[in-house]
Order: sequence, then C-alpha cells, then structure tokens
Amino acid sequence: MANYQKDGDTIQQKQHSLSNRDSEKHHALLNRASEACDMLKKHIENDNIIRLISHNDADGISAAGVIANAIKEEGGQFHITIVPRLKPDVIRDVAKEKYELYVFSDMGSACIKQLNSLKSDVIVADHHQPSTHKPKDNLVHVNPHLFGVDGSREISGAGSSYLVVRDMGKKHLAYMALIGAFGDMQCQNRFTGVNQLILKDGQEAGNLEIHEDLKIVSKTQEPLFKSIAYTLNPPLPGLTGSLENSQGLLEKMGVSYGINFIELEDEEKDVVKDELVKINPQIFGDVYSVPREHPVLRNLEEYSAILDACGKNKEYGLALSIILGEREEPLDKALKFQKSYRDNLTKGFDWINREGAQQMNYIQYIYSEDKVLKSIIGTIAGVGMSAKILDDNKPILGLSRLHKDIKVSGRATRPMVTCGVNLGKALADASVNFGGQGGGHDIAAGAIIPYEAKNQFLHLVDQIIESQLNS
Ligand SMILES: [Mn+2]
Repeated sequence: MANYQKDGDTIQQKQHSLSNRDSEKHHALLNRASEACDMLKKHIENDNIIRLISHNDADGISAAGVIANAIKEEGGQFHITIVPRLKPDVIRDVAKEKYELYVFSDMGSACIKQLNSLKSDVIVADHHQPSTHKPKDNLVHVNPHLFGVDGSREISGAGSSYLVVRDMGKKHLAYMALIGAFGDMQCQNRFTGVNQLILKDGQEAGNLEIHEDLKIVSKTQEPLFKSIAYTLNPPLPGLTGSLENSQGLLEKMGVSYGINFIELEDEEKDVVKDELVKINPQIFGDVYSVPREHPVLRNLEEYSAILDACGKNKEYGLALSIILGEREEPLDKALKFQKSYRDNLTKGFDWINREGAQQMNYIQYIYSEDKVLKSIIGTIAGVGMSAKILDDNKPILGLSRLHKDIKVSGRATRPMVTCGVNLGKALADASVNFGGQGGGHDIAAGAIIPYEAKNQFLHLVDQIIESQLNS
C-alpha cells in the first residue's frame, strides 16, 4: 500500500515536471516570437511595405492572412506572394526587390542558409523541420522545433505566424491560426500543446467558440448524402468518398437523403447521428466556430477546406481576399472551386476503390498521369488510408507526373510514426540520391524527383522505411 502510494506520488511529480518543462518550451517559443513582433512593429511604424511570402496550402494562406490582417489593422501595408515551394529562384528573385522586411510564413526554416543572403530584415515563421544553420543577426527564426516543441502536431505555420503578431493585441486573430492547424490536420479529436494555448487566446478574445456537434461537412449547403460522402475528417469508412454508399445507407434508414442536414426533423437528426457514431465515434465531438462569421465559414475546419480548395486550384488571390475579409463574390467563387474539387475527389476515391494501391514490402503507392487525379493524389492517398479504402498498415506515396518530374506526396499514420517511421526524413534522404528534393513532417511529407528515377526512388524509400522500423 505504502509502495503504491509512493509510486503514485512519483508519477504525479513526473507529470507535473513534464508540464512545467512544456510551459518552459512554450515560453521560449513565445519569447522568440516577441522578438519578431518587435521587428514587425518597427517596420509598420516606419511605413515600410511588408513583404510576405507564404505557402500555397490552407495553412500557408492562413499564415499570410493572420500577419496581413494584423498589419492592416495597424494601418500598415503589405505585399503577399503565395508559392508552392521556396525554391532557390524564389529567394533569388525576392533578394532583388527593395523591401526593408521580408516575412516567410509556413516555409523558410529549411532555407536559413539561403535567407541569410538577404540584406534586409527577415522573419521566418514556420513549423517544418529547421535547418541547423545559424541565422544572421537581422533574421528572427520562429519555429517550434528550435525549442523542442513538435511542429507537426502542436502548432501550424499559421500558429507560428500568429505568435509573431500576438503581442500586438491580436488575440481576436487566434482563430486564423487554428484554420491553419486544421489545414495541416493537427486537430485529431482535440488541439494539443501550443494550439491549445492559441485556442484559449481565441476564447479569451470572445470570437471563438467550441460546442459539440455532428462533424459532417456543408450541413447548410449540400444534400445530406453528399455531406456524408464529402466528410474526410474524421473519416467514415465505407461512406467517405462514396455518394452511392451514403445514399444507400440513408435510404435503408428511411431518412430523406436529398435535403440538407439542417432541414431534417430533430428525430431524424438523432437517427443519423446514432448511425454515424456507430461507424466512427469521433464523428460527434467538439466543433470550433466563429459565430459571427458567414454561415459557410463559421466552422473553422470548413473555412480551412475552402481555402484549401482555392489553393489546389491555384486561386491564391481569391483565398487571400477571403481571409482578408471579403465575402459575397469571392466566397461564391471559392465555393464553386470547392464543388469541383469535391467532384474530383469523388472520382479519385472511385479510382482507388477500383484499382487499390501498388504494394511494396514496407510502403505502398498510387501513381497517375491523369490531369484531374494528379492534383488530388496526396489527399486521395491520405484519406484513402484513413477511410480504409486502402490498407493502413504501410505508409503510402501518391505519385503524379509533372513533365519530366514526379511529384510525391507521402502520408503515414500516428501508429507508424510511433514505430519509428519518419516520412519527411525518408523522402529527403531518398530524393537527394536522384538530384531531387524532399522533406516535411514525420507523418506527411513530399518530394520532387526526376521521372526516370521513379522505380529506384520507390525501392530506396522502401529500404529507408524498413531501416527506420528496425532501428
Ligand atoms: Mn504548414
């Protein structure tokens, strides 16, 4: 009994010191962000136009958005460019411009060496694996990994960017950081770590709310069977990606499948909820919303999906105008892009349902040269696995051909990462061998490789994953 008590005490103490250590890490990250904030404020006060360069996904667009909104509120000006990757020529072009402050968001941490060549002030607000290069004196590098905080789960690029403006009294912009976190799939049931801190900021500011609800998408816009089939997170195995199955299930239940969820009678809503919870209990849970927003943007996860759809269509200006507060026309346009994006996804899910994935020993892959499938192959691969359309025991690579190159999007699962898989490292190491480049997070990563190297590359990744699992 005494021993048991003692053990209990030790465990409690351990947890206590762990959370203390976490708060020390957070504190160090916040301090670094404050340095960046001072730099940003100085340039806004000097009436300098701030040059923002950000990534083209929902996180990158939210990252640019949170900083741009803060600058706008302070009466400053900015110039934004959204790019798919921070390639050397992007940095070279930017270096020729005459801005006093450059802010790289959701990208830049891997390129500190190159960014050191910029003569102006630089802020990098990122959450990807950082390079080990020491930044020059006028570069402030805000990245959770530098302080032992997990950037793949605990904070997004938009989160790092939010921390940069936080000290300017911008807690009402915290929700934009979470839009980015949703884009990078950092909310698995709930937010953790720094995202939790950001969430508290938003609640404190009063514009961000959490309530429990059924987490199917577009409840006010789409007929119920589509809402269900279009729901990717959490996945509904058997229903996600399949209009036919969703319609079939609702018919069997005797629920009107052709009307919007919100138009159902309360009893019908409960029947649907109970049935979906049986398939995936996570389908009912916390929903994060900004009640004052336009109905289709109110739910942060759906807001993120709309930005993502714009990004996937290379409609970066449109996505930015939405995050900067424009509604009506831009929003209608964005919803049209989302519709066609969802149609494409449905085609993609039909494809993997039919064909499955190519199996290797330690990885699996899907490959397409089809124009439509190419743009969505990463999502198809990832959701295909989580919705159990594909085997979820091996990491998956989605490969698509771009002229002479192949674009690779890799996805793993949390259990795989726990067993040692680090896709970011695997893709970086493998692509370098063929003159390509790659990297990212342990759980999701990407690469570009020459087309001729396709088979050798796949074999090398297969071997690297094998050795990661065995070390
Ligand atoms: Mn990101």
